Amino acid sequence: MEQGYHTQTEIFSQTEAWANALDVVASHRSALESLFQSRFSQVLFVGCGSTYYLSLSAAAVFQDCAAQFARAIPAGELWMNPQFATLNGNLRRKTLLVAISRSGSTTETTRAVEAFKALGGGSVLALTNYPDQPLVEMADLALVIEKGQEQSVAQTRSFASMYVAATALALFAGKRQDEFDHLRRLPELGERLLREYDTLARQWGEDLSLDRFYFLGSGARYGLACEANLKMKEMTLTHTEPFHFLEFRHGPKSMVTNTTAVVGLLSDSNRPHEQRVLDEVVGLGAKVLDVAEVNAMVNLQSGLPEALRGVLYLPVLQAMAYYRSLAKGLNPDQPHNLSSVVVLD
Ligand code: F1P
Repeated sequence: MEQGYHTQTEIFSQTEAWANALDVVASHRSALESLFQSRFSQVLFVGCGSTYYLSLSAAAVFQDCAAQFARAIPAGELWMNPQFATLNGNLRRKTLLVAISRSGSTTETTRAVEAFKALGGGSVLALTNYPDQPLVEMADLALVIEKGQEQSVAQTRSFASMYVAATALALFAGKRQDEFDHLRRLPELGERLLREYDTLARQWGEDLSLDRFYFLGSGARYGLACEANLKMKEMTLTHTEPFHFLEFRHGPKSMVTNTTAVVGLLSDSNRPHEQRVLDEVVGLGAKVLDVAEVNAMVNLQSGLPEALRGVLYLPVLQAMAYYRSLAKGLNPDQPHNLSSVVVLD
C-alpha cells in the first residue's frame, strides 16, 4: 500500500462522513429537543488535541447559535484542574458537558467526564466515531458517527464528521431546527472544494521552499486554524502555529520571512480587519493563502450563514498537509512519535 493511502482515502471521502453525521443527529432529534428544552447555565466542551481544537470552534458556534454561555477546556485540564470549570468547587445542575473524542477511549476525556460528574455537573453528551467505548457508556446521550472512523493517526474525516454534528447541535440548542436542512448542502459543497482546489492544495503542499506556516482565524475559525496547524505538524513535521488574526501583530509577526506561508481563514463579519493583517504580512515577504466565502484564493461559495459553514474551511487545508507530507517523503498515515489514541495507565 503506497505511503499515505489511508490519509488520502479519508480526506477525499470525508463528505460521506459529513452526511452520516447529519443522519445521526436527525435520528436523535427528539432526544436532542428534550435535552435542549430548557437553557443551560453553561456548556463545557472538552477534547484532546484535534478534539480540543474542535471544542474551541464548536463552543464559539454554539454560543453564537444558541445564545448560551459555552467554552472549551482541554479534557486534561478539566481532569487535573476541575476548579477551572467551576465556581466554589461545584457545578450547577444546569451545566452540560459535551465530550468530543474520535476513539471514545482517550484517558483524559473519560477522566474529565468523571470529574464533571463528581463536581455535580448535569448532562453529558458525547460526540464520537466508535460505539461500545468507555465514553459512550458514560454519556447520557452519545452521537456515534461511524462513517468518520479512520485508520490514520491524524484526524481528518473523523474531525470533520464530529464538527458537522456539533454545528447541528448548536442549531438544536438554539431552537433553530428549521435551519437543519441547510446543513444537508454541506457534503456537495465539500465535494466541490475537494475537486476544484485539489491542484492548488497540491501546488502549495509541494512547495518545499516554505519552511513555516501560520494559520490565522478569529471567532469560530480560530479552533479550525488550530486544527489546520496540527495537521501540518502531525503530517509534515513543519513548524506551524495558529493565532487569532489581530494577535499576529503582537509579536509573532516578527517571525515572518520570505519562506513563510500565512493561511488566513477569513470571516465575512470582520474581513476588512483580517485582510489588513494579510496585506501586512505580504509586505514582509510572506506567501499568503486565503480562504473565504468569496473573492479569495479558495472560495467556499456556500450560501450558508457564517456560523454554519465552518467545516468547509478544512478539506483544502487537510489536502495541502497531505501533499506536503508526501513531498517530504513522509508517511501521513503514521506521524512521527504519535499514536491514534492516548491511553494512560
Ligand atoms: C485525541 C488525540 C488526537 C490526536 C492523536 C492522538 O484522540 O489527541 O486529537 O490527533 O490522534 O489522540 P480522541 O480522543 O479524539 O480519540
